[in-house]
Amino acid sequence: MTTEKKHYINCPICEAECGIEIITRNEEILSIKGDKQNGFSKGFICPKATAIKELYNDPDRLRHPLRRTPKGWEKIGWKEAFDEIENRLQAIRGRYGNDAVALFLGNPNVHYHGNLLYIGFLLKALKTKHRYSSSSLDQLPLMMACQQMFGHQLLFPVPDIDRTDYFMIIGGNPAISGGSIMTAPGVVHRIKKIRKRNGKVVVVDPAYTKTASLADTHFFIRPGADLFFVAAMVHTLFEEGLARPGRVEAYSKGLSTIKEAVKAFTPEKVSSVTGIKAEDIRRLAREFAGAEKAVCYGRLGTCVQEYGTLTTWLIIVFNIIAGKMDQPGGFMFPTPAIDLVGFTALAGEKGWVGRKRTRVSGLTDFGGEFPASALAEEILTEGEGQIKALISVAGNPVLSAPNGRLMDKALTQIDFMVAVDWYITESSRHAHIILPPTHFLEHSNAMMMVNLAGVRNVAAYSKPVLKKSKETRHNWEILSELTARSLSNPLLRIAARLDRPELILDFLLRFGPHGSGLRFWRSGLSLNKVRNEPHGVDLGPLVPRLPERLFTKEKRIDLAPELFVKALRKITKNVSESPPKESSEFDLLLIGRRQLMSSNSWFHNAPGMHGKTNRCTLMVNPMDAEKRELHTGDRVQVSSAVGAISLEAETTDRIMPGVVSIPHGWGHHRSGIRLGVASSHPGVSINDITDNRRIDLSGNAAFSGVPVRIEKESKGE
Ligand SMILES: Nc1nc2c(c(=O)[nH]1)N[C@H]1C(S)=C(S)[C@@H](COP(=O)(O)OP(=O)(O)OC[C@H]3O[C@@H](n4cnc5c(=O)[nH]c(N)nc54)[C@H](O)[C@@H]3O)O[C@H]1N2
Ligand SMILES: Nc1nc2c(c(=O)[nH]1)N[C@H]1C(S)=C(S)[C@@H](COP(=O)(O)OP(=O)(O)OC[C@H]3O[C@@H](n4cnc5c(=O)[nH]c(N)nc54)[C@H](O)[C@@H]3O)O[C@H]1N2
Ligand code: SF4
Ligand SMILES: [Mo]
Repeated sequence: MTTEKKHYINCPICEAECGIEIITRNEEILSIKGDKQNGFSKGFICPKATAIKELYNDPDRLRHPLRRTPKGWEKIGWKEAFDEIENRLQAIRGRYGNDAVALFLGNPNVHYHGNLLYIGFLLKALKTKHRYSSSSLDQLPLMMACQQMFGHQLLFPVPDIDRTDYFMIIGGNPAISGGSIMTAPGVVHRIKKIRKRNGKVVVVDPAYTKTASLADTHFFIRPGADLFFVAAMVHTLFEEGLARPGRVEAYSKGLSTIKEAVKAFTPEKVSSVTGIKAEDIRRLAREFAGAEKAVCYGRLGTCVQEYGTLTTWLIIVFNIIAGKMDQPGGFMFPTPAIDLVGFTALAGEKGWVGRKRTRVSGLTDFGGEFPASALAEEILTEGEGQIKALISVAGNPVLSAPNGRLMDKALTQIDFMVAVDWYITESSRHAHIILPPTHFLEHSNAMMMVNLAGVRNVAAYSKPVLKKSKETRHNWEILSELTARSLSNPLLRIAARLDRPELILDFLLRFGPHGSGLRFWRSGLSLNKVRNEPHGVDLGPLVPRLPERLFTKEKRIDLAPELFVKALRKITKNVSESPPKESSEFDLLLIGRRQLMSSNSWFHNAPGMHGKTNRCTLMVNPMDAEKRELHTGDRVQVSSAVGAISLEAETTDRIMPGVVSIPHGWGHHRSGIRLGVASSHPGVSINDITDNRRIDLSGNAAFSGVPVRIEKESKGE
């Protein structure tokens, strides 16, 4: 008999984690829709959700381990794969030490509870100082700012967009990205509602984005100049007597230091470097301070630039000083069902700055991780301490890290590489062994990391939608086996194999802020309780959490961490009214852009995600195009200090004059990958010309504002 089954899960592709309804019959997916009964996402989904079926059925998706041989990829069993990994890693660790093995963790790790719960064990077992992740390609500046100001690297303030009347977005495009460090499914509707209730939305971005089109006002800003812009707004608050932190002042310190530190940043002085008029900067600061409920939020664009950490810090300061912190409608802290902030604090993992340095460039770690920008050189540079082996879990650093060609070269030369991935990608093609996990429809899913950034407190858990076949393994089963194989103590090996993420989840839910604890008979969250609510458990709107939520020693917010103030002082010298000089060699600034139908590098193998037009284009303003006699469709060569790529131009006034943009995650032309659909829409990788030497104070990659030059290619070139 064939029966149709309805399943409800939270889509784990991006941070919105929308509720979706999947109908199956005999392990076949019939339909994927938005779950209208989900109180948080209310039926909203984006087109990527419907591509889940294509990815599930994708013939290129790996279902068994592979070994690379001179004759090509060979299918092997799990035991054989793990035996070989154990032998090779043991030999390398024995000969060169534990630090010869590096670990790279990619973005999808944060979307799966199994990975989040088990990766820590592998890190401990490997005992290597060489830990890298996509955090240093993304939100590391925010983590550093939160650690320095609030005492915990994961204590993120989140815009309370459902109640705000004034939303200023700097360097974020939630209408396309779904929202980041702001879990707000259906964010477009949420933004529209701000304007419907007579609120105001302001977007500051070198591109006129989809989000900008929803806003009341959009300002172009010169890439990388946000620090000057935000500092000038803070300056204005002080100058005009608008600095009124309110309740939060009682548990803050450093107000007078901040006032002093931003003194030189007058709106008049920063106007030329930012491209925003002084009167507009003053007006924005006044409007912001004057709105009863307002929040200023910076995202990827304010992180992936040379002053990422300082900008992120001053954005938080701006909110605090204007009295918008920890207030409904302002910048607030969630009370997550699974409190990773609290639990990691108990384990002493609140984050720290610079306990060790990389061998080649002397870059410091943050919270035990080195910048991903340093990984390639640590592999390539010979000598004591060289990385000889790499385990990459759910990452594609050849396309995602700056100077991807250098990363490509490094992975070609590495002695041994293991990739935990579904696909033979630009990165995993270099692995000696690929271990493919089950698809997320085949395992349970719990909302976990994204709860730290929810605009509402919610909890959700779902059982697997489809049965996995016996010979496949879940992410966490792979991680626990890798952990066991890295340990020498036989008892610890047995313990490592106890892969019961549900037990840990139940514990975390019970002993979290909404949990039932051991009172099995009382109300409060437990795994069972959450499991029985297929559309998610609503735990209410965000509530004020300060000062209790602070993790600093004195339970005070440090508005002026010494590290940041010192770094800002150095920049103060560069504040001048004269316009910035572009170099004569590289006269444009390159930025990136996200696209609705992509998810970093890993959605291009779904046929439904490709339209008729090429999406991997260089956006260039008509003024800059005209100077070079460029037209849409012409091929251009884009060169930076690192290299050159060639792609199609798209002239548009949606990009600021002097700026060009290329989406990331493309470049599927490399030989040896097995991504049939993606290879026929290859595009080029922006990261072939971004520079691994451009990093910010935290070690984060500065993808934005790379100086480039463009030249029209003659036909036939
Ligand atoms: N120039 C430029 N570069 C950027 C960015 C930018 O804006 N501009 N953005 C940066 C940002 S924000 C990020 S987060 C990084 C992302 O950097 P990465 O994490 O390195 O890249 P992804 O493309 O997300 O790669 C994810 C990989 O995980 C695999 N995968 C998917 N699901 C699973 C699973 O369940 N298990 C396992 N084991 N693997 C899985 C996919 O097949 C894919 O190969 O890129 C960064 N790079
Ligand atoms: N569809 C889709 N959704 C995604 C992803 C995806 O690849 N595709 N990736 C996911 C990931 S890993 C992340 S981290 C999030 C990111 O989420 P967002 O931060 O919302 O996404 P981006 O579109 O990268 O937004 C960055 C914006 O900053 C602007 N920008 C660039 N440089 C500067 C600058 O110097 N100053 C200012 N003010 N702005 C600048 C860009 O023009 C862009 O509009 O999206 C997630 N969601
Ligand atoms: S917005 Fe993100 S979470 Fe929602 S359906 Fe699209 S990919 Fe999934
Ligand atoms: Mo990201």
